[in-house]
Amino acid sequence: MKRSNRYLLLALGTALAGAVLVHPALAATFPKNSAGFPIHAPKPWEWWFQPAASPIQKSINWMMQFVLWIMFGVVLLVAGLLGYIMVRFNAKRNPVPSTTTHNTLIEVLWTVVPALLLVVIFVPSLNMIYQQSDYKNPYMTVRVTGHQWYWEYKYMQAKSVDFTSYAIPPNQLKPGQIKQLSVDHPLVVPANKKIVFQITSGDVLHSFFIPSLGVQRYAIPGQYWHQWTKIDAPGIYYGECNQICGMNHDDMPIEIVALPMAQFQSWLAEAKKDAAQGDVPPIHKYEVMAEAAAAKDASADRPGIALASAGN
Ligand SMILES: [Cu+2]
Repeated sequence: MKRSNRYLLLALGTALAGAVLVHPALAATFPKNSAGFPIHAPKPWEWWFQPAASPIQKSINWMMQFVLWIMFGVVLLVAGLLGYIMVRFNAKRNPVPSTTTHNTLIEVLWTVVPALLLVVIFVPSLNMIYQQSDYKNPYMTVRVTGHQWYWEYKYMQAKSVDFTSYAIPPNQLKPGQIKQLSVDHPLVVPANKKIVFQITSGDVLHSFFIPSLGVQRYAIPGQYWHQWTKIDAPGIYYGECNQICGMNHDDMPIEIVALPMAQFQSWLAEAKKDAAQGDVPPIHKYEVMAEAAAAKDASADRPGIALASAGN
């Protein structure tokens, strides 16, 4: 091999290894909110999926990389063959072209190998479809209704708890809140429990999309589409409507607060009381509760975060 070729290969290898090493999913650290919960928000210049926080998103991530490596092999083989043919069989080096029109062995190979590759991709794909549609026996069901331009969350096991969730206007953001992602009333759910979203729409097509949880379903008027998730750990998770739904489509982010079970239950009790009086649960009540608990722990130093300036 020529020396220049060796250097080229070395550079390519280093770039590839570097890309894998700085892979965001491998080095996932999250800023924490005042209650000490990690904030799973997107970051500027993020080029990979957000780190997975549910079994389905883990499967999606695995599947994506599995197919990516197969593609990598196919592209490498085809590019290599093309390069070889261009160099070895150009008009100068090969003035008398071959007149071969058939080669049974090669033809069988280039039919069978791609077919086998498709089978190798098909089997885990089918598995994933079954995994995603297994929404039996949830701990709880939340009816999610898309409206122009806000979300509505109704707790099917506590039907009085039914509130709307609007994006916070940019000029009213408080420290720690994220532009176009923070909302006035986040959806509050327990961590580590199977939750089914029953997704519908009150007007036009919307889509309920939370990338780190592997949740994405159309919200269609007159239909209920289901999707389940089980959030790995307490934290704040973000998504947005990702079906163009009109003028203020960008004003319907999704904020999900996953709480430890005990805290979720006390939140739900409060929310039921508020609902009985015709109120929605107070803004970020979960932080108030968690802050009270943290105040007892005087040694805890948990500064609030300012994601608006996030380069972190
Ligand atoms: Cu929408």
